[in-house]
Amino acid sequence: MFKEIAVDAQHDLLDVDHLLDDEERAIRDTARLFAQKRLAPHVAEWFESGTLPAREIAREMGEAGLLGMHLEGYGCAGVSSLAYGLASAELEAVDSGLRSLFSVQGSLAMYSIHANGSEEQRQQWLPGMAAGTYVGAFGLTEPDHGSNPKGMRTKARQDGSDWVLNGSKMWITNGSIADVVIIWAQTDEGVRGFVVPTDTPGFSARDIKQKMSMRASVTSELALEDVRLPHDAMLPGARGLSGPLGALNEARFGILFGTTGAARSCVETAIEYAKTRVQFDRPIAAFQLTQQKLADMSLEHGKALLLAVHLGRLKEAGRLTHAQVSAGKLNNTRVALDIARTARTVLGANGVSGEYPVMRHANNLESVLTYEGTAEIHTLTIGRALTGISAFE
Ligand code: TGC
Ligand code: FAD
Repeated sequence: MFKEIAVDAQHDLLDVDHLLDDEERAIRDTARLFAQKRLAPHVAEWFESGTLPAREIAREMGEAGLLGMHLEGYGCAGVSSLAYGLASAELEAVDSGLRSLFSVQGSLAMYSIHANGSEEQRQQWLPGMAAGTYVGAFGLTEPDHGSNPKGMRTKARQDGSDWVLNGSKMWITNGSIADVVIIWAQTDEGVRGFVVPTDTPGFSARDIKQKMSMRASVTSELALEDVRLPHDAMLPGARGLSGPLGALNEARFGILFGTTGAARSCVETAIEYAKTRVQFDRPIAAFQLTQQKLADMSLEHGKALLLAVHLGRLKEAGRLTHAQVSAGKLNNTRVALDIARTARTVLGANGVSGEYPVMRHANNLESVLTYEGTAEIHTLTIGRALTGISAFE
């Protein structure tokens, strides 16, 4: 039997809840109910088997109003950035892979079409993506270009009025189950984005196996061989790297909230376990060394959540900078990973068991530390903002 947290439990040492308004709490609670009732009971099995009924879950996320929830119109809920962040945390409290499904759909694929697509592209794709009947993916990373997408080799060339795409993409979440992928490619006028239906001849996807992390998530390698698209497949509003990086900014914002969910799940699990596990005739929670771990984890989780709420308020005020998003993603992912590792020690040998969520969170958070910009890239982005000197050039 898998040990899951009660739906109404939420660890909140610093009473960050007090900083939220009623609507934000209501959206968070709806997302929590969905995550805990629909996803939590199955996630350990999905992780262990390395399979996820992703299309079914996408449809249910759509019905719950979660997909593209921070976007306006086209069937999207249009909630605040902060409410979107809180929902992200609830999904990641279950598993980072499930939050990835939600992030890639809403903040990478849908956002790209919403922000940079033509009206026809928006009408064609967004309502179905919001409903979860269409699944989206985002193809930026390539086998030889991860942190430095500027060097990407995937090419789009014009042939009459058509575009013809050739290249490959690597580590693409939702890749093999997607109906549509936003593919970023070099053109004569720099990097441009293309809306690629996955049934286009020449497009193929193969899942990446042997993942030790994000096992409850589909991750694929994409091949594009003479993929022919009509001229209006290009996203008209995205020119250069600011197109994909703008979408990444949205998704990174979701992650800086999401990781607080994984951290919370680990803190709650460690506290519950420490109160009931008896050694030397006392619950291990009675030992000062255990209490220190619980206090440190709880405090770090609270500080990460405060940072997330603060950045959410800055975003709503239109003041949030890229460097601040980097600071939040860097800090909160690092904190969540530290918490997961400490929580694992509190659980002793049970800490490595899939019956408890902590090792699963720790393994997932290793991916979160790397994707959407590695810890090093975000450190250097902050360094660039502080000094005015780019370490990338
Ligand atoms: P740089 O010269 O700095 O910028 C090029 C253009 O982009 C603009 N820009 C940004 N826009 C929005 N948000 C940001 N954070 C931005 N950073 C830069 C910039 O203003 C400029 O615009 P313009 O109009 O002047 O052209 O570019 P650079 O080549 O020096 O690169 C900077 C660097 C290294 C920070 C960037 O390449 C980077 O972030 N690399 C990391 C790549 C990355 O994060 N890949 C993620 C792939 S997707 C993914 O991992 C999904 S995981 C699944 C899930 O989400 O759950
Ligand atoms: P590299 O760029 O090769 O980096 C290797 C190491 O070198 C890292 O530690 C890095 O920080 C360091 N490094 C690189 N450059 C510098 C520098 N200038 N200074 C200091 N250190 C540096 N991508 C997508 O496009 N779409 C997706 O949906 C997607 N989903 C993913 C899902 C999972 C589970 C994973 C693991 C990855 C996913 N990615 C996706 C890819 C992810 O964005 C990349 O892995 C990430 O950007 C890093 O690229 P890389 O793995 O090639 O590492």
